[in-house]
Amino acid sequence: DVQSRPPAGLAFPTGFRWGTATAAYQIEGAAAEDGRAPSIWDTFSRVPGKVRNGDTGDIAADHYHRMTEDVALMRDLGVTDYRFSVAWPRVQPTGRGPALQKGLDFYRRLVDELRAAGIRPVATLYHWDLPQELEDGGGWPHRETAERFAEYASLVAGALGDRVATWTTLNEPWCAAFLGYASGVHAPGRTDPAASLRAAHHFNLAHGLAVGALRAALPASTEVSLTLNLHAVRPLTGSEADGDAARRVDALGNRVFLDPVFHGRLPEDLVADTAALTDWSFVRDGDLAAASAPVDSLGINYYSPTVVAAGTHEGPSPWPGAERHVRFEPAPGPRTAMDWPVDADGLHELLTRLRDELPHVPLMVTENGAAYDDYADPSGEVHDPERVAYLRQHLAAVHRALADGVDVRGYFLWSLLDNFEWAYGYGKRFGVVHVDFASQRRTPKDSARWYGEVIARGGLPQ
Ligand code: GBH
Repeated sequence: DVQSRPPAGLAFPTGFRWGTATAAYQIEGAAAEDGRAPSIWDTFSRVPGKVRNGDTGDIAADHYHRMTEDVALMRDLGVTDYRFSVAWPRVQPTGRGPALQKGLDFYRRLVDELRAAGIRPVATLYHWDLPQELEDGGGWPHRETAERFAEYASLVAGALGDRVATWTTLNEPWCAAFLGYASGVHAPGRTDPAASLRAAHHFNLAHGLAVGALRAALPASTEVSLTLNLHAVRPLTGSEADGDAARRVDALGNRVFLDPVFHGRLPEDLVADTAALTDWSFVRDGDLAAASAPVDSLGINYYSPTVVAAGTHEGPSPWPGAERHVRFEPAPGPRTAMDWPVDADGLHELLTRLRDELPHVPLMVTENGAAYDDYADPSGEVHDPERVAYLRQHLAAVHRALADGVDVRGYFLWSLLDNFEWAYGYGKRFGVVHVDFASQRRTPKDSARWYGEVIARGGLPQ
């Protein structure tokens, strides 16, 4: 707790990158404008029962038309960096062929506006919006999708390359592979555990091929990265059985990406644990070498820890092969509006683990934040005290990691704006800026003012 810290407060290193993050489908809207074709989320959100309240990203926060206003909000906040994603179906509507100039123009205007405001653009190439046509051809379980992704990466890099400080290939391939193809709670909504493992491999391959494409198109100084939602896994007890459950979840949640990308290998225990589902023969010679093309940093997204014990859980599960071995336990303590536990120690655990495992890889927290209901007082000010507390605790955990010698270069708050929260629709609000989705009026919340002060003083107050 920061209250017990020395009076000077917690200073962050000079040059620390203070950012906010968003994703294209969650904020842009303008789903059918300027030639954009449907992505798997346009399709999925129209399947009855998949997204709460039947919400879609058709309009979202209308960022496509309000981009300059949103950049001005960030300039007022004082962020040094902004992490956004490029919508593949806006730039290459069918996932193949030449780029659509109007789509590229939008992102070019965005990065120019950011740079004019003194904000570094951090671009993610894939935040879950696969062109529907590629899904119709087999989607991520199909190898060709990885090759298409690398082509798309080179189109975008060729157009924007020198204007963007950091390129991130994928956001959270765990969610895209296992929520998309195994549990089916995310687009495209398939429930095929074997296919989800193929998808995971093709994400690793797509990432590595895209790193090559980006390096070929970009100035040598450009940072190339990847964002994973790593799981801070904790066994419920010290028993051997609970330890084995934690090992399985670590393999399926973390090492399934970390090992191919950073070590050029598949985790042997993962291959053994999933033998009833697949023989992994879709991994071809050379794939792991391609997947492990060196990156300049690793982004991690962290929200809450994962507590596991030996047991069983019901499918369709995003943990293929673990259904008869692992039980998920609610972590103790307070919860956010998502019902996710609040536990900043999990972030410190992850950061120190990565320091030990990947000592030469600089880290960035590319997402952290919380959904809470906020309330407006009669003067119109929007208050969100729980979010301020959550952010304070998690920034203190990042500071603790820095003090422990972890090379953390930046922190990106999720999210700048209230937005389309995937399967939860507009019912869950992660923004530090409130969005009235009827009028599209933006109102910075208390948390925005608080974050602005943290940035201005370069750390947490005492
Ligand atoms: C991120 O995903 C996304 O990148 C972003 O688009 C999204 O809006 C944001 O976070 C908020 O959801 O059931 O308690 O064990 C987060 C992925 C994966 C985080 C599942 C929470 C389970 C928490 N999530 N995880 S719990």
